[in-house]
Amino acid sequence: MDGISRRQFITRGLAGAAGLYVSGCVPVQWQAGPSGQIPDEDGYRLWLRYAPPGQIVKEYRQLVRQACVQGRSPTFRVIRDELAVGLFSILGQQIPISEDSISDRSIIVGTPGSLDLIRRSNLEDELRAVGNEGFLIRSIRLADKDLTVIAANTEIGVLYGVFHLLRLTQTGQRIRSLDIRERPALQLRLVNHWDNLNGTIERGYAGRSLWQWQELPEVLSQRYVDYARACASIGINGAVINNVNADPRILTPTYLRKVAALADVWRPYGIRMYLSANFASPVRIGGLPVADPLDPSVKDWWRAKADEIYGLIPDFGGFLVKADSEGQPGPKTYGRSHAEGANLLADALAPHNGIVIWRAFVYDQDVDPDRVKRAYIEFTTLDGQFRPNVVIQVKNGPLDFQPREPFHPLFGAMRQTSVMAEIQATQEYTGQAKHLVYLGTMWEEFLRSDTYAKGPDSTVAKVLMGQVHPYQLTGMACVVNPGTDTNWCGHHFSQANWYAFGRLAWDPQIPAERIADEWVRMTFTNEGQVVSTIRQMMMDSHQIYVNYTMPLGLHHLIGGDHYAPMPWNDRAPRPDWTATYYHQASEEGIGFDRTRRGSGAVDQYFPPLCDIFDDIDRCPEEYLIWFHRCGWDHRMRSGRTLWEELCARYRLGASQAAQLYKRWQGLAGRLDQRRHREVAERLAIQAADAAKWADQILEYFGRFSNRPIG
Ligand code: GCW
Repeated sequence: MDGISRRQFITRGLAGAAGLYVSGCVPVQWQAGPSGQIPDEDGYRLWLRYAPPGQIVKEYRQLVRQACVQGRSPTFRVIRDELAVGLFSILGQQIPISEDSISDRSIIVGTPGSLDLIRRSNLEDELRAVGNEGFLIRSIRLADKDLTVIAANTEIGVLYGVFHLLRLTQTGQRIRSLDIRERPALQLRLVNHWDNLNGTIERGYAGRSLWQWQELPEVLSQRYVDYARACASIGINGAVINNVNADPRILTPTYLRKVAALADVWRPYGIRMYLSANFASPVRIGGLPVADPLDPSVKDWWRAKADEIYGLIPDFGGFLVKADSEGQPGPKTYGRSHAEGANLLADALAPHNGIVIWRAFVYDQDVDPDRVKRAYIEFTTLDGQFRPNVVIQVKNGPLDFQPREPFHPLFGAMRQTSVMAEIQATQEYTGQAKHLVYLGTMWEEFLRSDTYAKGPDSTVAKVLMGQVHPYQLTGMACVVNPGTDTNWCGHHFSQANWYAFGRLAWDPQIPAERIADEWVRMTFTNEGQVVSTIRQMMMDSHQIYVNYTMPLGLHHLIGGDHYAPMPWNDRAPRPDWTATYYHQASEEGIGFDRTRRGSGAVDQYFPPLCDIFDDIDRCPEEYLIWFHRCGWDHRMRSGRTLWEELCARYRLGASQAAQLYKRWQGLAGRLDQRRHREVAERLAIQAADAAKWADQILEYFGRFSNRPIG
């Protein structure tokens, strides 16, 4: 870590354009060395390497001779830095950035307020349509000059536009006659860090927490800037920096000062600060006897705390709360509802325009015997009781980030309360930082799922965008994976999940394949055949993982650290933390009966989905054992019995994992050696572990099925 003092930081980090200093994208030598070897990379630059994309660079050089960025605010300084470094690196030549002169073949960057030309260029009507964070990129001819205009209503919109143009050039796309209009589909595009104050990360697989609490607020690591650049480059506009299992000390003055220093670094990048709040904070750090949401002294405490926070961080986003879940305190202690708990905080934040993000990840046993039903029951009964500045954050599936789950039935079910989605890039249950599992496809499947909340085509994406029910707040959050590892995410390919989240939060309808394509081009190479090989590996990877771990709707076949197979796991502090609770394998068959004859979870979905899921003949086979308890000889669509199908899927998954390794080996020499080797090492682990998954699961279930293992 490059620790520098606050003063140095301000001179080096923010105003470093003159010296082209933006750590992580200091221009590098892209050409192969004399031996023809591609220079090694360590992955630190993520998708912001700004490598020349090939022949098309010649065309770029013709089109881009200069850039004009007016405005001296911190965000404009960031814009200037990023453009200078990005263009220099991609084009291989210095591009002068002026503040006033507009010459032929310039990139013109600004807002109507910052640049006269933008005021005069008749873009104002169109600008109105892109809102506060959107932008236009337009190739125009004006006064005999060919110009590329990046215009937005706000500086942050301009920054997003600049990153967009840099993405186009990094991925080798034409920029000759651009007519782009973008605006984010969701308001809240937030990363959630499950980072603890002692530097560890819950479910983190890439080193320790990025936040150096012991050095803050005096010392500001350059890594905070590079983190913000990465987030802003994909449109992320907020970060919850501490674990939802929240240490109450984060709200003490000492920590708030540290948090404020981080918020100052991120402000120019449009990243707002949010904190996870412990519901018992008034007791734990405030010295009050209770944290009862209806108690006047508790209300006063939160109000004063909000005032204190906003005194330090004027654009503070709000609180994320995990309450009454997995031992976390909450309003239930005082016989109050989730709505009463959330509203307490919402009222304290409202005068400052802050919001409360209240998690729906609750599963109290007294609500229902089937864990996956509980959140729906608790929250639908409270619909309409939450303040407008509360949004409920719901995991993509009703259990817990399993390799494959049906979408959570709360999507579409809350009519009067804003709902946002929570997805997880950290791969807690999907191979952690050891397996190559691109989650873009899984999230695409989730976002395209039809809830039928208001008839067909009420997809989850539309619910999130507020198009099914008119939500005050829209958004998506992702439990993200960066830590202090040099390459941020442990596995080079885990970076793709952070990237894919940002792109999907910007536009939940971008195809996962396009996102993978962009990412490969920016992260590895623009060489066509290599791109298509890697992209296809990514596109296949999630289904491969499902095949060798939990196919056909199996779930939670793990224990311990959620990595290895543990289908025999039948002892845990609570039954719904075991594996046997879910698979219920016996000599008769396997699966959790969630039909109307069983737990009835199917009826939490709108028709016709509830009927489809309920009907063993119509239920999609990928969810079969999720919803149905099936005999081992149940006939599958393939003509095989369920047992034969399970054997086939596990074997297929294991061989596909071995193939992933081989496919990657075929790229030797066409990527830098270092990253190629590091990925290969992990693919070897993945192949070995996939074989173990298949063997151990089939051996274990074979004890019940009493049929030969195929
Ligand atoms: O999946 C579980 C994780 C916990 C996590 C919890 C949650 C932060 O195993 O580590 O706690 O979900 O989402 O609250």
